[in-house]
Amino acid sequence: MRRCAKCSDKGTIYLPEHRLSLCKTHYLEWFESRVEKAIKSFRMFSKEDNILVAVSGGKDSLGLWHALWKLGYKADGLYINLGIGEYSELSEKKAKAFADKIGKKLHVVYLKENIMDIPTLKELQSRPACSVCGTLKRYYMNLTAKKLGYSVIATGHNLDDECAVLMGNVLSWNIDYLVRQYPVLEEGNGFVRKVKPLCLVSEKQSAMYAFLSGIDFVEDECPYAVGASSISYKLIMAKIEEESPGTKLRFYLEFIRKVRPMFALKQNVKLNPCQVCGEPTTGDVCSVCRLKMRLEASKAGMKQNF
Ligand code: Q46
Ligand code: ZN
Ligand code: ZN
Repeated sequence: MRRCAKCSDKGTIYLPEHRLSLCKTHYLEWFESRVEKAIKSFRMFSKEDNILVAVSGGKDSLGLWHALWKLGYKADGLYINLGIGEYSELSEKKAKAFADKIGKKLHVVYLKENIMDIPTLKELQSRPACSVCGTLKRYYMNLTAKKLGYSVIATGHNLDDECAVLMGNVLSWNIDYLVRQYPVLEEGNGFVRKVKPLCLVSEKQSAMYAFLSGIDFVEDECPYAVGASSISYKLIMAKIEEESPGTKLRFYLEFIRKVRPMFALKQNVKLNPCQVCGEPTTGDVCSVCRLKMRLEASKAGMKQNF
């Protein structure tokens, strides 16, 4: 039986990539120190910042909010209700209950009130639910953070999420996306700073943290997540990681350190305020306002090609 490296109690959790065995108390401490390490080494924010954590009700985002709260950061939550039946209802309930438990504010934005729920949008368009959902979530996160005066948006993307995206972008050599793959997206041009403080912890570690912290999170995945290519990339990475612990961390950090700086020279996107809503866009009217216009037009009975 392995013993905790910190207190020599019986170790309950073994982290092969760090060759570290820890008891429950020291695991929770270790996890929070990994989050703090990401915050400090990528200069994400300080104790003075007002942080808005984008929460979905799942283990990663609620775990992140919990860790930031424990570490003494000023962090409130934002839940975007996508209108996906029972899944959205349950996740909103869990996010609210968690906010009450830690005594923090949770802001809620309903897509249905602002534009349209995801299932209806999916019906109306030929695009996959996730692509329109991603655009809308980014849009309302930014808009809400600005409106409410938050200087940073923190999301619960973990190392596995980042590796899956990196793998997808490498497989198609998508340079424009590779350039933007970094745990901090600086503020400016109408964007609030966006950060990923869980980028140094794996999905398993994040699940373990949420579980051991007694967080009541939604275990079910969003019904539209089924079949996403990121899931198969995660499975492939998990297989490699099992055979060679530490590969995921190396793949991600070495990309950040060695490869991304070479692409970063190419970064030159010009942004303007959207002529309708004022949010940043590369064209004259942002994609969300264009979507709203198309929806209005189709409501008015005009035949539109979504
Ligand atoms: S919530 Fe939205 Fe995800 Fe559901 S519809 Fe797809 S993008 S899977 S993180
Ligand atoms: Zn211990
Ligand atoms: Zn707009």
